Amino acid sequence: MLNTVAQTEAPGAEQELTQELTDGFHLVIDALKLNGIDTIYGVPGIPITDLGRMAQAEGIRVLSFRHEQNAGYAAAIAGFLTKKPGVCLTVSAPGFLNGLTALAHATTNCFPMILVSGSSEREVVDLQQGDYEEMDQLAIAKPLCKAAFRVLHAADIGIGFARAIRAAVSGRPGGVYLDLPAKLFGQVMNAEAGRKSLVKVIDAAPAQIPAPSAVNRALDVLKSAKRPLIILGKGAAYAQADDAIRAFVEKSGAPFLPMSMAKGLLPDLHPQCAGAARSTVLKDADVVMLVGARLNWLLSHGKGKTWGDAPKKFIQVDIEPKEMDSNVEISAPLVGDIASVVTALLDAMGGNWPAPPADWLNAVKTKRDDNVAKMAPRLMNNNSPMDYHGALGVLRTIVKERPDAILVNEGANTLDLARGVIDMYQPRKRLDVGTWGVMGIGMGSAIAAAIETGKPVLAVEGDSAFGFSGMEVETICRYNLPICIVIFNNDGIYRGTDVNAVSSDPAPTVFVRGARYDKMMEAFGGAGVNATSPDELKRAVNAAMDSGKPTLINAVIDPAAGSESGRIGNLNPQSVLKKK
Ligand SMILES: Cc1ncc(C[n+]2csc(CCOP(=O)(O)OP(=O)(O)O)c2C)c(N)n1
Ligand SMILES: [Mg+2]
Repeated sequence: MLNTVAQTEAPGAEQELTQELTDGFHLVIDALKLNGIDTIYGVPGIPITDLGRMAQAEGIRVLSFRHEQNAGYAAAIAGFLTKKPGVCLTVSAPGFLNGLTALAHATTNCFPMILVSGSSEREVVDLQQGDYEEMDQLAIAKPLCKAAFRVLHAADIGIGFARAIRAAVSGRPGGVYLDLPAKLFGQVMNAEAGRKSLVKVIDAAPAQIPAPSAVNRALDVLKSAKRPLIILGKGAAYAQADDAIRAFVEKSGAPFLPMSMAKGLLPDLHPQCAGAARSTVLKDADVVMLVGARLNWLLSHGKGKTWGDAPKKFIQVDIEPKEMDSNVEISAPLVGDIASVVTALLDAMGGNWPAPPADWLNAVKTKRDDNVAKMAPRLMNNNSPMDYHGALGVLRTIVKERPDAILVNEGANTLDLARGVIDMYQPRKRLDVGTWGVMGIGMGSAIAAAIETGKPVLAVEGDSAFGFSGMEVETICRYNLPICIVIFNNDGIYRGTDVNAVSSDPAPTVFVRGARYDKMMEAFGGAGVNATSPDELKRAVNAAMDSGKPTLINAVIDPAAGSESGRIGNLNPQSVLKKK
């Protein structure tokens, strides 16, 4: 928006000049719009309240949350889903700090995100004179993100956003911090000069083509395999090179294992999917090709018991050269963006790529079929109170019937068991706790998924996990989003059965028995259902998904059903003294 004011030139000048003006508020909005950023997730307050109002008035979608951390998680997952930086807007110090966990999470998970925070007066902050919400935010953000910038002059807003956008999405994506001091917003400048100062970022994430020699080296290693395995990570899902990846995996003939958020890139029921034979393929493969997956703790660092004794060779596709050899030697590093690398691999494979040895494919298939058959009867039980398998069996069928719905998932048992049981059929439909296993991504992810894709969302939440972002049910009702939340309510963290032997305080892992989370949703006008059996759960979820109405289903799970830390109990340190 432009204003016209009469401005008197130098003292004594007779002539009044009329010029169009713009200011910091409008330049921020114009910079976002120019770069196709049409949604902001945040919490209002000094100094960014008017920025939110003005952005909304200019056609940007402004989603106002109850806590910045949830807005930040929404922005992070919006980045993953769209390949554009998700923007989170916060106030200074406490709002900034609340958003910072999500910024660090985005960086760790390689999701493009920009945390834009208002900040207090530099002159006062730097002299530590006790300004309103005083904090040196730039210095604090720096170690937690990929890049951090501060803009002091309205004329630099265009450059500031261009740098932030480029840093967030180019190379390995990540979180970026952009500090906008309060004074900046009101700064006025000539509108035409302001327009010219804006930057439209051209080719924000340039293709990074792999060296042909690296492509051939990788194919030589893959061809030499007797027991090849391809592991698809969430980097492969992020790349949106779905057809090329599928063509490559199918041409290779190798079994593939999807990491959690890569599930559905190829359907979990694809004949080459080795998801149900995970321990066998990790142990027995002789050549492992990682595509957008890192050899971090989630893959046991590529060594040790999980990976068996037989020698292995690794091929790794990643955009970040420093990822290579992070944990074990990489025989064939393939540095480049996944779309370019996979396309180059397909070209170089030619028309008659040999199938992997049949005994390997049969061994994987037998193991997979055995495990699926073992699991099947457990998923069909109709116990009340429910156990995890009975409840998940129902959700598994619902997702099969509604493959374009987005599944959000967090918890411990609720996460680990849902990941194994619920098959995914399409890319980027499973959103979860990511690399850190962070509780609290639930409602932010569900909201962003609904907003960015327009698809229905099913959020499967442990009762503890849900609590981290539960107040956002109001946000869900306020924007009337098609989100169905199912809370696996087992009265606590991992289980609801712990007892405190020495006082009347509850044990640290247990919650109020028989809590009714469904009432929370009703408080804000959404639908609440209490489901005590798989049949009830099925009816309630189907009704919610059909209606598109915000719904929360309190699924009553046997408090004794879970195990400590779900599938990763082995990571708990043990006290020898405890057992004395
Ligand atoms: C931010 C954060 N705080 C704490 C934890 C530790 N933690 C891991 S799982 C979990 C909750 C598990 O309980 P619930 O969500 O109810 O799932 P359940 O195992 O009971 O199904 C917690 C608190 C974490 N991962 N992230
Ligand atoms: Mg629980």
